[in-house]
Amino acid sequence: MHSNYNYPCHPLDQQTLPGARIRTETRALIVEDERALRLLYGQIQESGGFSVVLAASGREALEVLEAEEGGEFGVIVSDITMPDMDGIGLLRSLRQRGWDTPVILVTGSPAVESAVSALEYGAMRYLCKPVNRRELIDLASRATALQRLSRLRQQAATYLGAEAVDPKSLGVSFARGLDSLWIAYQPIVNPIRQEVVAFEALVRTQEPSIPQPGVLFSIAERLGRIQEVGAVIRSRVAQTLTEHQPQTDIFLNLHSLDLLDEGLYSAAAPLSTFADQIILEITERAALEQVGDIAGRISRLRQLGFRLAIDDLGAGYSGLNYFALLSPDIVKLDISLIRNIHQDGVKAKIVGSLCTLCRELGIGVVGEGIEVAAEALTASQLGCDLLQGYFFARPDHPFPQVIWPSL
Ligand code: G
Ligand code: MN
Repeated sequence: MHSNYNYPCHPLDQQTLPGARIRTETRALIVEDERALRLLYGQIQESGGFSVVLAASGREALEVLEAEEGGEFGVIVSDITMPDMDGIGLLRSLRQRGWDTPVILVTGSPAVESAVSALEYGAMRYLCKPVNRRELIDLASRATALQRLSRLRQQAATYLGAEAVDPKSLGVSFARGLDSLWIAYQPIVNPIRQEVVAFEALVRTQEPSIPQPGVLFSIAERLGRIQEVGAVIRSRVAQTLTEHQPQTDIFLNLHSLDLLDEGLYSAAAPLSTFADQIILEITERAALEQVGDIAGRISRLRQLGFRLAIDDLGAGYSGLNYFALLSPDIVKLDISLIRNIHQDGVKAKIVGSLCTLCRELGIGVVGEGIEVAAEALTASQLGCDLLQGYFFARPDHPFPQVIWPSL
């Protein structure tokens, strides 16, 4: 019986995107311990237009894949019952490594248990022997087309600057990101006294699939693991403060979900020891309404000795109640308000008024994202007490120095 599927090996992958490396050949990995069957499946080579690699056990298949770091196979067809790593074991090992190649499992003795495991680890299909050759070819072609589609989607997303991580390997990217996480520090300066008064701690990772910290946070959000990231960042900062004992303040960004983490409020937490040196930044972009009892939480943080800053002021939509709720010690003006401030009269007026208002309220003002001397000069003249940006120093390993420019 022929299946209804008719997915020819489409030349999808000839539509290459800039920078993309795509093979045009379609490869199938056949994993089967019985020689006769291996040869039968091998026939998809001729009639299905595949280039076939054979393996006699799950272990052997894994060796082939490992040698190629996951390999570029369009499909894996694997027997379930085999000595030396069965089909389910192979499937599990693939997924644990973050490899998402479509897998068709074949079995002579179907059982609920193996069918459930197949589902759990995302097998594409569970076939019973004897296998219809035509059906296998159709399925394998369909798997391959889907695999290419998924790769192209990824390449398109990467090209467009969107998230570069395949959803199926989010967990792997996240784990690697967390493992290779490090904290960069960027000076915050008093430009008039030419003093570094603080550093902002900024998270970085060495994981190639996480090119910017924003990607780490969006993966963590999807995996429900934001608070884990926050806890790691805080303990790293505490470790650096213990080792280097800087005499400056430290600005630290909080995610709004960090406010729900009880660990943040514990006097025994590593960072709490340094509370009076730390200014917690809460971005104006965050929707604090989702966080219950925000006033109570802010007061607990103050009791521990932390100060608070509103970050990215000017970039969000928050109203005055944000000020009332947080009663910040410091506000940080968003980069968009600073950019070209020396050439933009409206921005200059807004920033000037903000600085005057903040001064009356006893709130310090940091101008963020200063890139050129003219921005530094204008922001300072308008009343920004403190400045931060590439013009003074880029974020780097603890602790970057400022070579003082003349304004
Ligand atoms: O949202 P928040 O203000 O915490 O973001 C700080 C980010 O801005 C960091 O990732 C930092 O690397 C970046 N940054 C710091 N200084 C400058 C600058 O002068 N120009 C630009 N474009 N980015 C900056
Ligand atoms: Mn910040």
